[in-house]
Amino acid sequence: MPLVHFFETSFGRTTHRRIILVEVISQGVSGWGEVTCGENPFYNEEWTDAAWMIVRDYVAPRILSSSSKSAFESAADVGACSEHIRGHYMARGGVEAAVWDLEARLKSVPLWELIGGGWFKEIACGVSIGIQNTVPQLLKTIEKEVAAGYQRIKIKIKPGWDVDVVREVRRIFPAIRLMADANSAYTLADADRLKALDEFHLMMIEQPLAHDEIVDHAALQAQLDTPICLDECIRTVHHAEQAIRLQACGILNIKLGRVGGFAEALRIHDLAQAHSIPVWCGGMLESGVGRAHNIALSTLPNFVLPGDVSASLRYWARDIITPPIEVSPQGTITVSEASGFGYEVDRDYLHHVTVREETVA
Ligand code: OSB
Ligand code: MG
Repeated sequence: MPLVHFFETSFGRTTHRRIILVEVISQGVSGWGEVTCGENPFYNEEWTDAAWMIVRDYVAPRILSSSSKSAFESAADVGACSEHIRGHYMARGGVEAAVWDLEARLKSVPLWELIGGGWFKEIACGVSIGIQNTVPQLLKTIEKEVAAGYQRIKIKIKPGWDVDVVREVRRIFPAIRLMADANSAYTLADADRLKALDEFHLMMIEQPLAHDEIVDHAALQAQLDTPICLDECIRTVHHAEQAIRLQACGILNIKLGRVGGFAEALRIHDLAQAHSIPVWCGGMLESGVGRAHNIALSTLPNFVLPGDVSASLRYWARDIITPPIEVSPQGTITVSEASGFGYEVDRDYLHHVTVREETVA
C-alpha cells in the first residue's frame, strides 16, 4: 500500500508498505492481526519476507497443533506456543494479536475489555513526523498537525538533522509538547550533542543509542535532564526490568509487535506502572488492523502520554478497515464499543491490495 507521504527515519525512507495480515478462523469467526515489521531489517532484525516464513513455518503450525490438543484456552496462552523461537517478536505478535481479536469476537466483547483496559474512552493522540527534505517543510507539517489537534509532536532526528532543527522548531512553536526520536542513530560519544537538546525542553528523547544497548542508555540518562524513552531496546518484560533497574530511561514506548503481542505488552505495562514509569503506544506505520489493536492497548491505565496512534488518512488514501480511524479536533480517538478490535476489515479493498496469500490448516 502506498503511503500518502513518505516516512523517513535515521535508518531510511519508506514510500510503500508491504504488510502481512494474519486471519485466524474458529467456529466461523475471524480474528485479525498485523505483523508490524518493516520492509527491510533496519528498524530491528525483522522484515516482511522473513516474517512470512516465520509465521508460516514456525508459529502457525505450532499453534494449530496445540489448539487441536486444547493446549490453550485463551489468547493469553498463545505466546507460549512460540516462545522457543529466538527473536521474531513481530511475526509472533501478529499471530498472537489475531487470536486476541478472535477471542474477543467469539465472546462478543470489545478487545479492550478482554485485555483489562477501558480506563480511557478517548485516547490521546500524537503524531510522528519523519525527516523532511527541508526545515520549512517540517515547520509546515508541524503547523498542520498542531492545527488538526494532535496533542504531541514527535520529530525524527539523526546526526546532521538534530540540534539546529529542534532549535528552529522551538523558535516557531515555543509551547507545543515536543519530542525527538533518533532510532539508534547516536553513540555515547555523541553525549554532548544530545545534552545540547536539554535547553529545548523536550518531553523525551526516544532511543538515541543502539537498538540493543541498555547499559549505555543508563550512562547517557545520567548526563541528561531530558528523560530518555526506550523503544527498540525493549522486546521483553525482562528488558524493561533491566532498563528500569539501571535507570536507563524515564519513559517507555510499548509497541505491540516489538514485544511479541498483548500478553508481554501487558506485563511491561504493569511493571512500568509499578515503578511509576509512564508509557505510551508506539506505531509502525500500521494499516487499520494494527492501528485498531494499538487503540485497544492504549486504554490501559498507565498509557498516560499521547501515543503515535493517529488517523488512517495520515497514512492511507483508503484504509483496509471500516470505518477509517478518525481523530477529533481535540486530538483524541473515541474507543469503539464494538466487539473485537472494534472495526471491520474491508474485504473488497483488502483483496484489491493483496499480492500474496497462504493458508496454514
Ligand atoms: O521508531 O517509532 C518509531 C515508524 C516506523 C518505524 C519506527 C518508528 C516509526 C514511527 C512512526 O515513529 C509511528 C507511526 O506513525 O506509526
Ligand atoms: Mg521510535
